[in-house]
Amino acid sequence: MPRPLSPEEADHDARRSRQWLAGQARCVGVDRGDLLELGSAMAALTAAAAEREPVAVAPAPVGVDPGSPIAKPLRPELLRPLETNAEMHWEAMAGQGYVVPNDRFFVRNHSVTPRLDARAWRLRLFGTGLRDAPTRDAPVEFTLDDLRRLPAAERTALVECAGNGRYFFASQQGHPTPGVAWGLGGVGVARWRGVRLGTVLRLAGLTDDAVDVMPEGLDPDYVTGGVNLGRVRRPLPIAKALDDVLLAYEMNGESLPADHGFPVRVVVPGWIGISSIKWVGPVEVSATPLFSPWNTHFYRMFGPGHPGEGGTLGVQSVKSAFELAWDARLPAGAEVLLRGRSWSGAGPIERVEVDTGDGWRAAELVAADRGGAWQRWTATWRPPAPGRFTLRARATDVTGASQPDRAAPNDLGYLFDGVVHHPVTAA
Ligand SMILES: Nc1nc2c(c(=O)[nH]1)N[C@H]1C(S)=C(S)[C@@H](COP(=O)(O)O)O[C@H]1N2
Ligand SMILES: [Mo]
Repeated sequence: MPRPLSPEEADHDARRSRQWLAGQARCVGVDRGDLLELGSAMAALTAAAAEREPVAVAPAPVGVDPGSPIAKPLRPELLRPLETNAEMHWEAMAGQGYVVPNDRFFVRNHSVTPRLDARAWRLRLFGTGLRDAPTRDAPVEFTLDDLRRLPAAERTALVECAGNGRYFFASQQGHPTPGVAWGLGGVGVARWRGVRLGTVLRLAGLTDDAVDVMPEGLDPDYVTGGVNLGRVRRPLPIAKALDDVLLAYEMNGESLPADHGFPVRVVVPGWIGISSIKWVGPVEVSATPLFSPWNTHFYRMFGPGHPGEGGTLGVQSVKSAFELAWDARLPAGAEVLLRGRSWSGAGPIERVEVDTGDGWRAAELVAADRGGAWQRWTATWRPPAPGRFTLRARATDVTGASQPDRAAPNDLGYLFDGVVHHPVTAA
């Protein structure tokens, strides 16, 4: 299923940042002074290159290790804990199908996974972009059963954290940045089922004046650098909200797991992971532009070569991963079938090359995946002798975007796209 090649995210972001700087918009719950203060705190942390983020405290979810911010078991062969998050081990995808099974799908939590009661849960729409401008305290409500009664829509979509690959800025380029040190496992593809956000917006009384839609999570407030930034939230332009965005209640044929947003999450195909708000509750629909720290302060490109207020962070970059353990052991002298996957936010993957030590050559693409959210590929290799080797893979998408040897740095370590050096040992 080809995705539209649209610069919509970058456009929206650029327009909103101009309006934000011009003071033409509200940043609900946080004022600009707080964010500027947070800015200096963040700059200090960047210099230290080691961020320790205070975690908002929430009551321990029922039946879950109270010390764990994640509800599902973190089986060590599937997932690696990273602060309040967990990244997928790529070897856990070896021999798997197109989608990532729920037990190994990465988790990105700003605080902790909340345990919500589906019967008490409501989707609450409010704001000046709806008929009669319902307020936050008297919103238009939908129960989970209401949503399930609406026409269902299904979509296979990739969700990736904008910080995926951040670790390699430090390990390969000697330029550490604050933030979660993701390897390549902050990405996954799942089959999401739910109702189109557009269907619900129209039922709630969407008007022609609406410009932005901002879903808000029901997890605890995000507190960082001594500032409470409130609930995790990020605005979407109305055009995207009406296009292919889902309110998902199922993931790979199961009801949405707690860690992935039970009972309902937003899925925004093609956009960075933060747009896909989990545990969605309130949804503001506004006739004026909306802002949050997640589109003014975080998820922007800062540093040399970027504007002072931060450059636009558009679609995800091109990446490739081998379905192999880090430092995997392979049989010396025997032919092995290397497997991997490549993906890009700008469009489907067109070409993949691998280098096992003697130059770049074409990998074989899995035909069934052409045009999809990610592309599986294979390449054969006979490790010539016992010893250490470096495997590399690089992909090119339909727009011609490819993976450079070195990713362009930015202060918060987003959008790593460099070729990753994957070490293996032949024995
Ligand atoms: N409410 C809420 N939604 C959220 C987040 C969060 O912490 N709280 N994290 C976001 C980020 S940064 C990412 S990358 C994706 C990750 O989705 P996953 O945990 O299902 O893999 O969820 C997004 N939605
Ligand atoms: Mo993310």
